[in-house]
Amino acid sequence: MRTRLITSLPLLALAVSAMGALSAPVKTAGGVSGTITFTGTPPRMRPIDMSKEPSCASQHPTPVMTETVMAGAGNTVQNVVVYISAGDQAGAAAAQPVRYDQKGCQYVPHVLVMQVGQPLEIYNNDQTSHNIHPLATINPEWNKSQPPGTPPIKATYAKPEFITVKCNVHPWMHGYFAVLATSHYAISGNDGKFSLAGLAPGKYTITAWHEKFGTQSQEVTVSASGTVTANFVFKALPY
Ligand SMILES: [Cu+2]
Repeated sequence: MRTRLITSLPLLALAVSAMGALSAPVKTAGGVSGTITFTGTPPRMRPIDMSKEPSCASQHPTPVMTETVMAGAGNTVQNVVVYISAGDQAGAAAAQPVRYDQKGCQYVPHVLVMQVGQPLEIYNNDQTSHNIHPLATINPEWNKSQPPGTPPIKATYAKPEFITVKCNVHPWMHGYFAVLATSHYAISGNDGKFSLAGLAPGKYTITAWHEKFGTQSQEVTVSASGTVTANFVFKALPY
């Protein structure tokens, strides 16, 4: 175990630096970029027991871990939705559907971002039935069964909302829909980095949402070119 850890470290460093290069700010347009970190001790992620669903358990050679807080090196945190919450110009919703997969009795991605009115398509890739149940409180709440091999479930949400998603068959399945009024959003990678590009000059409120750490906002002023830095530091409470 120790040997594996040591030999995988250089690879990890390479992967992290490559991700950083990919998310480098675009020089020709205004934008906001930053890093999401936390202070304190994060909750420990736990292995999920899928033995009640052998068709899913057999897809995972090693136990799947819960994804509530996916911390990276240097207390960075993944799956933070960063978006413009005030100051954005109104625009039409993207026509391109967003895709949510049920695969190996997990939701992929764990957090799915979509715009208000954007088509959502939910796929069952498994050999078992799921019953997806997004626990909306602002938008209408529904749940739908989806046996193996059936077409995708199609839906849209009319109002902005962060919606917890669960499966009524498999209690460990857990995810989120982030329904946003803006087309300017990003989701942090494991290096905690995000980048919002192509912003017109002006003042904006940038909000960062995390399923466990909550929400933070800050004001930024974007110039005609160049990227403003906006870092967010969450506090992990004792669990
Ligand atoms: Cu399920």
